[in-house]
Amino acid sequence: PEIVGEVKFNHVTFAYEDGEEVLKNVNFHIKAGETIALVGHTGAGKTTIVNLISRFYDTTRGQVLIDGYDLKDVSVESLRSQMGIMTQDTFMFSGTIKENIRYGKLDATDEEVVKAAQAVKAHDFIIKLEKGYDTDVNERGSRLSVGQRQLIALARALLADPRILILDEATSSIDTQTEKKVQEGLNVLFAGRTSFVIAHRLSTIRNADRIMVIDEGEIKEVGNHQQLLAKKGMYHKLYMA
Ligand code: DGT
Ligand code: MG
Repeated sequence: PEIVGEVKFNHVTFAYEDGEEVLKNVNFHIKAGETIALVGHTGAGKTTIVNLISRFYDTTRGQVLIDGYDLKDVSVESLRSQMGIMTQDTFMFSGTIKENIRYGKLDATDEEVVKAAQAVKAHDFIIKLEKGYDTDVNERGSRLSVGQRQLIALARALLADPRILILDEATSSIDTQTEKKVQEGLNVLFAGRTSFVIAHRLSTIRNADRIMVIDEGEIKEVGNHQQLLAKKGMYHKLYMA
């Protein structure tokens, strides 16, 4: 079925193999099109939550529902074809920049590739490279920065146009100028699709419709940046320390 992108966790509990429960009775309801930031300490359970949405794992107890359908009844292929998943490992493949972007939609024309790059503000730096879109991303000497690699990955994700986007944001620090560019690209990418971002950058978190603070497998706080700051709880401690 075509996915709209409403996501619901209904009393979700999860344990890897026979280990202890790493998610404990997680409940939330995300409307189609919302941008959700997941924040929390290392080991809190953020990646585990998105692993259940993408069906890399299935719940131990409780349900994950997409558009009201129990995810266990949706085929993994059908689900993944409408889902964009970006992790540190998937930021870059080998080949040229053009090939890297086109990977999002294999039959894309050159014009579509350039349009996607322009939309996420990657085009300007690409055309300044000696070989432009034909630059080999892994070639010594092409020296793409972390931020530039991320922009290329954003263009690829935009071209794929998924209904649900999952982004496990890189922790690596990038300079403020590039961060601004990446954030602008992310705003374009998130618009009109349900987006889950495991966010480390304050700029991403601030822009989210809702932030979920995860701790020891539970949702401890939910709200936008202003609301959570005003609460002076865990979020306040994490980001105002
Ligand atoms: P991060 O990425 O370091 O900020 O941490 P999170 O919040 O993404 O944590 P997550 O969901 O990867 O891990 C939650 C707990 O589950 C933590 O105690 C480690 C454990 N865990 C994660 N992946 C696996 C796995 O593949 N197998 C087993 N047995 N345990 C895992
Ligand atoms: Mg993680």
